[in-house]
Amino acid sequence: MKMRDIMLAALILSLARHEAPAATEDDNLIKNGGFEETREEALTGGGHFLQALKDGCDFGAELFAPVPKNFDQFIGKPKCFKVVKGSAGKEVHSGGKALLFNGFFYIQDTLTVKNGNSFAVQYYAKGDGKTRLRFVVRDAERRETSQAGPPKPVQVTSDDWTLVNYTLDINDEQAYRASILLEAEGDITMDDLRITESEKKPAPDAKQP
Ligand SMILES: [Ca+2]
Repeated sequence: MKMRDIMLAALILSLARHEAPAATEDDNLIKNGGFEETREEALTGGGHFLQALKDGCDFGAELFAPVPKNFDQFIGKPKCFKVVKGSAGKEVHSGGKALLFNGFFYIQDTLTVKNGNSFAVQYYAKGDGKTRLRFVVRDAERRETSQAGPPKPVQVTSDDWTLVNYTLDINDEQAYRASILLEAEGDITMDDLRITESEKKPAPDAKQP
């Protein structure tokens, strides 16, 4: 290859690199993090969904309630669980929907994890209460072996959208899959959940320069 060709190839590569966006939605390991896609749950006939709510949200005379398409199951009896619709930057952070809840639930998305992995967790929240996202880490036999996440829920005190973000580390030799548990104490509205894998950290026993 001639020097001129090499220079040209390098230039094309560098241009291609500059055109690529720094981060894309595709980095997000969660599919429906904006809660825009929903499915219907029946509110009549002793349906399990309404039974699962402790006090019950006010669904009015509705026969069905929308829930996020990737909603999996409640843990315990949540006080509220409701898809809210509204304007971006006001009732919802972006798009046309967000999730108002007070309690604990799993989403269907699960992640493949290994000991030493790090994940960046990010979402927007507002309301009056505390919120947290944890990984429930399981081994290859699906047994829970550990949990990863902040030791305490994050306080949200404002009706303005607050960015909650932190790094979540997997410190578990048995780690194989992680379930994602969302938590709210108080009525919290959540939107734009993103989980991305962070760059690998050096092993703890790596020699320092
Ligand atoms: Ca949204």
